[in-house]
Amino acid sequence: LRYLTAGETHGPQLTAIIEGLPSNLKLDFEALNFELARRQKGYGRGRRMQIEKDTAEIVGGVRHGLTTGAPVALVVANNDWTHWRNIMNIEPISGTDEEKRRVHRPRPGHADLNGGLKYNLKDLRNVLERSSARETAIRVAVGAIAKQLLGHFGIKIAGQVIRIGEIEAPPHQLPIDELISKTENSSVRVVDPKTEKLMEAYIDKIKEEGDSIGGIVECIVEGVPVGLGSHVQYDRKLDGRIAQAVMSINAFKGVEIGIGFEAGRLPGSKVHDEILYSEERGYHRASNRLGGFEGGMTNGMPIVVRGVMKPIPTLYKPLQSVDIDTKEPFAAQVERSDACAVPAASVVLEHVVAWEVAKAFLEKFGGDSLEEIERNVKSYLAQLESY
Ligand code: EPS
Repeated sequence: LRYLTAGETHGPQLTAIIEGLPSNLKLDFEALNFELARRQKGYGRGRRMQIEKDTAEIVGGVRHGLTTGAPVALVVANNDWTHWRNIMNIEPISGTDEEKRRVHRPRPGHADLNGGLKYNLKDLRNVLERSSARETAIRVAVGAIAKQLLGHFGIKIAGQVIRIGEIEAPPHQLPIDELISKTENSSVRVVDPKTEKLMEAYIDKIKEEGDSIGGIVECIVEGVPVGLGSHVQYDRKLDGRIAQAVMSINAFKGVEIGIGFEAGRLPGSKVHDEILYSEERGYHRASNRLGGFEGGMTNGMPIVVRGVMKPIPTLYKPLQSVDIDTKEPFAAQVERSDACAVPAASVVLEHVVAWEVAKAFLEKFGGDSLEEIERNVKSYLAQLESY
């Protein structure tokens, strides 16, 4: 299972091709678009989200609602493109730098300067258009299909916001369905209404100060069988692959599995999860501090992944930078930005994790049709039961 994406934030569309999906998977188009709408929400988003109303169009690999086994091609259109038709024209255009909206002032914290130097581009727009977090829209569309595949096998995925700046959500032990419905009704994707209000007020304050704020998001995957991923090779360790995927989300600076960095502070007796056995549940763990992984393999406990997102570097408050034409310093001023995109990042996290789990799932149970995968899963579960 693999995919690639293409497209710029102010170009006509974002595109993805997914290769390796089995045939006969029934796709729920409404559920797919619901995921895209979830990513657009969240307290602290900027004006761009009022322009876009993301929906995914499937332009290959699906017929009469079912996958055919051929590559699935997806398109998410950018409504904002109508304002950028000339600036983003594929054909050469004449006009001043201003008319072309040429960018020669790199924004600190963005890909602008590194990308300009690396690709030898004197118009930094050619970097920022692709490095924009707009690309997460198509990654969510891709992950939504992975989520539907996993859902068919009873695997559920939830996301929640753990922290926005100085405000932390209190811990809870809610069942996954309740977690999904409570966070869905929250403007900042937390379960506790008091925390929601505190976070909203905090984001307001940050916005007023012309600043931006990051946070921590968490994803939980329940119903995963034992043995996805493998201990035998570095690039088959599923926790490692999830970590890479999380770090590839725009603005993410760290990732933890289970208690994560806490494991460096606690003695072994307080870190490891004791093994239990019962007729009803088979082998399981007394706790889940290791977040569903031992030896790079799933252990049957829920997967728990956290990621930290830095504040968006596009600030109303000026940051110091250097003009690439004049080499003179200037203070970067900005017109439009999201003060906080942490709730949206929680939705993105769910989808990139879903993708990695689905990929490992197909590696383990791979078949060309959904029915073949079902047979493989069934026979493996019987093996586990009789072990
Ligand atoms: C982004 C900048 C903003 C965000 C954008 C990500 O866009 P614009 O430059 O058009 O104001 O709104 O996010 C999205 C468009 C999206 O769909 O999430 C950036 O620089 O990363």
